Amino acid sequence: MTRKQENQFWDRLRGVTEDAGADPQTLEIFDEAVSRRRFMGRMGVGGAALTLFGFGAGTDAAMRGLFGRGLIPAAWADEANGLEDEQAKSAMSDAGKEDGLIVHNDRPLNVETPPHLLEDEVTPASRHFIRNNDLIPQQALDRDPNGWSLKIDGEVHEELEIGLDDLKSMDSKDLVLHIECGGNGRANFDPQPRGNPWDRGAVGNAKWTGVPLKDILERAGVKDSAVYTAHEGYEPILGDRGPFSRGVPIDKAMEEHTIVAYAMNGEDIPATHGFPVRLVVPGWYGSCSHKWLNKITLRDQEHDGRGMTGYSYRMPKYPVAPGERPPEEDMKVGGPWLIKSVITGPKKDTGLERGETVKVTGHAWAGEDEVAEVWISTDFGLNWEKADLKGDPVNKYAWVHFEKELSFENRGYYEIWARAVDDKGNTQPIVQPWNPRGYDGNIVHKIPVTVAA
Ligand SMILES: Nc1nc2c(c(=O)[nH]1)N[C@H]1C(S)=C(S)[C@@H](COP(=O)(O)O)O[C@H]1N2
Ligand SMILES: [Mo]
Repeated sequence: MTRKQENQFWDRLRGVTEDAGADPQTLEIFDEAVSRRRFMGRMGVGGAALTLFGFGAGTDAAMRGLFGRGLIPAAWADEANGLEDEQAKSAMSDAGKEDGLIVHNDRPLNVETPPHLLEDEVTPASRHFIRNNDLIPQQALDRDPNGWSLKIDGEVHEELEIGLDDLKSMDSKDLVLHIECGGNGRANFDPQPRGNPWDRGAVGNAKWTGVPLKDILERAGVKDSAVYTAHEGYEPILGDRGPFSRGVPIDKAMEEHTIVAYAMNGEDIPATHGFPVRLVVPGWYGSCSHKWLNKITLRDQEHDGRGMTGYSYRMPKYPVAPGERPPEEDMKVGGPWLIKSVITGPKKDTGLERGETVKVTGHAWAGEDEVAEVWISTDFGLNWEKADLKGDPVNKYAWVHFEKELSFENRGYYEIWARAVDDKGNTQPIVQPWNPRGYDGNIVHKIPVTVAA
């Protein structure tokens, strides 16, 4: 590991620690320990997790004290027997999570799917990424729906409270919808912004069953003054801060694919994905798809919950230089996703024979727009060939699947690149434009392969 990578590692760790709600004193101790470690020189993070801070034996206890609330960074957790947090462990088994997922952090639990495990057309719960800002409610882990209800208030004619049976008796829809974290792709930013270093796999395309939010809001009667939603859930908060709470403009809330979901792939929603009920707001940052949902307030102004103020899930109003932090008033709420694609096969670093046929497979999606084309390059973008799209998406906001057969005549190192184009002509960049927190990451996906002599 180079000095630069190591510095990035510490910056990321600090971001994750701060995101997990560490108090200022903990952060101060962290900063001191890191500067001391930087001063002591490099040891390489790989073999050094147990002596991370140069404290030697007993560091485990010291670290656990340091991260008072039990935050365990991934590099640490990996070396100290994998997932340690009991809640994270039970959440992973409750959702039937497969081996091979990438755990960034276990408290809060943040788990990414590597591209080759995104191969399914409809993502099973066992492979769907997890993004939690706080803890998972115990009631969800107990799969206990008793006492759950959804309240609707604010700019409505009549406040509503809907129980689970009532919700399930309303007309429902089955929709295949992608949910993608606003920070998916952050690992491809340089310099590396703070936060989870999602590479490609903070995205999933499950089948959700639920009631259009529109039908529920219309039951309450939407006042003309309603311009924005505010979402609340019932999870315990990490640290000393307000609840995580996003909202969306009223038009997006009333769009027919925005649903209040009570089933994922035909079964109860797993604890970590929002049991018993979550919002699914497809095509927008995943933060809008509120889990453990129990209240929606209609507001007469843009909502200002944690998760949409300051730099959090916000984008600069104009392009900024890499590393530049524009003033807060120059930031605006992020939301609709850009055009993207992922290559699910072959797996990176696959070895091929000369002349061997290899099938490139993957998916594309386009936020509010439609996927029009997917192009493949094997020579670093000099030439592009069209991939075959396997029909239209099953419904709007579902993935479009592509494939393309390739073979390589000559030996050597290649990268298979995929670049989707939407119906407005937007495409994916080759170089990742930068923003302070690493949102909207959508550079072309690049899979290295080698062809033997
Ligand atoms: N209540 C609540 N809802 C939440 C979150 C959260 O921390 N708390 N995280 C959001 C974010 S940032 C994302 S990307 C998606 C992730 O959904 P998943 O964990 O089911 O994949 O949930 C969203 N809903
Ligand atoms: Mo997210």
